[in-house]
Amino acid sequence: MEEVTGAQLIAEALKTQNVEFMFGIVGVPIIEVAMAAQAAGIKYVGMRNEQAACYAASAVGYLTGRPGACLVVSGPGLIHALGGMANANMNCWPVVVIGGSSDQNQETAGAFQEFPQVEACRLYSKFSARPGSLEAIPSVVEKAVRTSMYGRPGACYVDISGDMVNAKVNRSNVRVVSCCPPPPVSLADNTAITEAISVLKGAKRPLVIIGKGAAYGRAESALRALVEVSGLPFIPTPMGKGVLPDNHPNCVAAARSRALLQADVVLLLGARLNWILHFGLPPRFDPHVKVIQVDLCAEEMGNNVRPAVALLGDVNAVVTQLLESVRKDGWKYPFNTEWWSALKEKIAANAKISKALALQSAVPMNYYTVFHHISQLLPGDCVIVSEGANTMDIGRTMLNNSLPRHRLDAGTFGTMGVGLGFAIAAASVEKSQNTGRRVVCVEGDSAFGFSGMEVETMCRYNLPVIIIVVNNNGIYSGVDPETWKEMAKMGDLTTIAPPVTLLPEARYDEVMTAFGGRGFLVRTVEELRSALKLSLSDWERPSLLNVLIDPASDRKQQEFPWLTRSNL
Ligand SMILES: Cc1ncc(C[n+]2csc(CCOP(=O)(O)OP(=O)(O)O)c2C)c(N)n1
Ligand SMILES: *[C@@H]1O[C@H](CO)[C@@H](O)[C@H](O)[C@H]1NC(C)=O
Ligand SMILES: *[C@@H]1O[C@H](CO)[C@@H](O)[C@H](O)[C@H]1NC(C)=O
Ligand SMILES: [Mg+2]
Repeated sequence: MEEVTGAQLIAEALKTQNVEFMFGIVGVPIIEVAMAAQAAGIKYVGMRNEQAACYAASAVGYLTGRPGACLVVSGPGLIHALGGMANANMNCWPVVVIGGSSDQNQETAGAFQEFPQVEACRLYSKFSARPGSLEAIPSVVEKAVRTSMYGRPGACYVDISGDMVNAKVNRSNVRVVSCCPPPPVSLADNTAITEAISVLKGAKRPLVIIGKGAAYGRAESALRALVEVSGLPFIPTPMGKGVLPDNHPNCVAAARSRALLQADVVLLLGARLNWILHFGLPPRFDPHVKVIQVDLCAEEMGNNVRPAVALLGDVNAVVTQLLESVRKDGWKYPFNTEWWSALKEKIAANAKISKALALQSAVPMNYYTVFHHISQLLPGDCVIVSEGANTMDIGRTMLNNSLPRHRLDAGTFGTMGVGLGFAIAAASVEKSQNTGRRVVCVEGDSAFGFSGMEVETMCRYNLPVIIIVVNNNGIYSGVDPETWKEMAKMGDLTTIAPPVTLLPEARYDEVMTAFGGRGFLVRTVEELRSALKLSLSDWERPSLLNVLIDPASDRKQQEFPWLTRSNL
């Protein structure tokens, strides 16, 4: 009779569920789980902080539609992963976290790293459980993987007590649980589709909003056909970028505020009316806007705005239904409307302002100049990871995406620190699928700091990620080295230094060279271009461009602040 350990059962169950990657940090009691995972054919990526490991595992879930696994030790290891679970849940990305916990016979006794882990994870996940026996492991792992993907995707947690890791059972006593299929596809009600078409046909100023749900749902082909057949203008949400290319003629992202404010009908595809879309309410939207809401989660319908039509179902399937109806109907929104003219006019005016800023070549550079030159050199098919405040917001408008699921950023939760984990995940997936696509990680200097040590992980696995730190010496803005020196002379910096400041001209590039990657200190346009070209030509190791910009550089004047607050 063949005996198997708990560690083997977990690893084999994950493998059976087609989990390709595991990110984690080992220690008591889960070293054996990581080794068993490798033996089972799972790729194990050792990270430097569980938060980044969990970010990476969830990004694999978003990119592939199948969750990555995150393996953590008991107590503090699991606590670090909670940030990643919360972020995944907010983004609706599938991830499965496996946490070791203390031995069952020491529970409540003050065991090493004892913590109520199953309970703790409940607020951060869709499903949190500990298998009641070794025999139950395959079915609990299957349930965790299935729950992470079915319905609205999210985080799931499986707890394994230390004593279960090395305990053994006879394999013949363990029920075989097969791989769970991709989620079943649901269609919207046909009468609702007819209603939606009639609302669209009545629109004077229609707008399609493409969310990351449409990206996750792989709606790109049907959606392109729908937009082209119907002639509708669209804007993407930040991670909806690339579902249709940013340079598609129907993309009106450069007139986003105008489009949101004046649209009379919005076709909302896999996007929520949360803070990113200003709740769908005035002052950013017309109070009478009719929303055709497409979502796979019934509970989402009517959040903040009661939809004129609710289309419940798989976004790709529903877009296909809409496409068929539009085709049958023969309707097309005309191009020679006042709405299209107004949008085009606004796009041209905004482009002029950005271009003027981009063409400045003074040293230190501003954000727009930096992004202008980066955008000219980046390959069109690269994965762009980005985080920061100004860095992320300005970068989003200046760096185009042409492919779906090729932009990863701070997301719904606005989490700083996700960038390097996401980049490691994207580079691992690209390497495994041999796509020849580059991963570029555009980071604010503050954002970079949260998970900065993951450059060692990139160097260790030879992942050719290009990190560009847009360094303004601080959070939103900073001070120049001279001012900093003056301030230091004036007294205790903890009472004087503005809370936004970070060390001026910090050498983030040397963090990369410390581990054998390429590092560049960049001050001018010429240095930026040459460093980026060199980095792009090197497929053997990661690079970091430390781009020193004007610490006072800012966003161009906005019509509305980025964050809608209540008027108290
Ligand atoms: C985990 C977390 N902590 C803190 C914040 C608050 N916060 C928002 S943006 C940001 C950093 C912005 O600075 P940087 O990354 O340097 O970008 P910049 O605006 O300077 O270009 C911080 C700390 C956050 N969003 N997430
Ligand atoms: C496995 O089965 C064999 C034979 O029935 C038995 O001797 C052994 O104790 C079992 N092992 C476990 C771990 O249950
Ligand atoms: C990005 O797309 C916009 C909108 O179509 C276009 O005007 C701009 O030239 C594109 N930028 C690059 C670098 O391709
Ligand atoms: Mg900064």
